[in-house]
Amino acid sequence: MKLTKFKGLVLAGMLAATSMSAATWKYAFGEGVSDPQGIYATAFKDFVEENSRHKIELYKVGSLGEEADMMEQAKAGLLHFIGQSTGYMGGTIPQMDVFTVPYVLPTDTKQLDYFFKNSKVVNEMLPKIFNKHGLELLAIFPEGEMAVTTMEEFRSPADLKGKKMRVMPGSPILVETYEAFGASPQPMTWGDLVGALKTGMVDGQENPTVWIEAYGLDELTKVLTYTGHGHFNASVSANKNFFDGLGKRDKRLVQEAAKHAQKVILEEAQKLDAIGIGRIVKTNPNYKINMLTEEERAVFKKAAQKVQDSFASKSASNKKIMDQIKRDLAQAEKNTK
Ligand code: 6CS
Repeated sequence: MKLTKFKGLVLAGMLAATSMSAATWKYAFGEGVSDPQGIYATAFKDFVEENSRHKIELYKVGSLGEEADMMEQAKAGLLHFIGQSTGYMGGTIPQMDVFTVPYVLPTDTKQLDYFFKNSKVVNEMLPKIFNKHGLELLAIFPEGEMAVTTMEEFRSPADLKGKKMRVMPGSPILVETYEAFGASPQPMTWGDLVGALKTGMVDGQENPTVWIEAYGLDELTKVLTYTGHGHFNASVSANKNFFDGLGKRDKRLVQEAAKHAQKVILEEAQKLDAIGIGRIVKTNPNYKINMLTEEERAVFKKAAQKVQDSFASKSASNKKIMDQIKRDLAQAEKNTK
């Protein structure tokens, strides 16, 4: 046998052994263990640990710094996996802001389920964009319809005039959205929000009901309003160098674990809104819950058009993503009737 061929075989054997030997992978996410991102992360971890000798260490929100720190760590390869709300990502990966543009995503969970499973944007376009940022996209999933909680009722952008509304930091589109809705957007991290609501630094915020209930945001505000303008989503990705360096078997393990966890969370997502609002009604019966009418929503939708146009005008890539997401969503609507 020629020496080079022998060396090649030894190297291949070493790589296979590396990929088969037990490793410990670090996975940080932007929520608690019992929240949607924690449910996904736990399902992912269980799958990996049941089907290999690898271990996954989970780091919940706050344990490794703020969301921006986690993203830096994931890009630098200090973290192997990161789960993050899409609303935090627009500053780093501008195309991810497509999920925060108002009145693009439907409120119907069946349509969303179909969309996340079959969307070309999610499954073909964004993975390539993530690669350019040193990340391997594994999943995007919904956590519930955005509900707006405020100190006072509102029915129109005029009612929101001057109201300081907290938005997740890092997303230009979230700022533009609340400006278009007449308010004064205040980007701040989750860690600062509760204090800001308590001290009156902000007059309101938006989040899915499951989160509002879990963290008592209904106790800190007076009204919850369904405007129908958005859906809260989260993403999961791996550090690309780490992923690319995995052996074939481990790559498949990671992809299968992601598929399994996505199935778990999509089933859960169908129930999350009902769970969230059900608990709020039960534990806080005097809390006011408003659903804007179609006429009232029409005014917000009109204001939102400017934000949609702004997103699409930021780059040719944004425009392609916006055009395709509309096609993906039309398909989802047609196929879930
Ligand atoms: O409002 C936020 O910042 C947080 N909301 C949710 C639903 N998940 C994590 C995120 O940090």
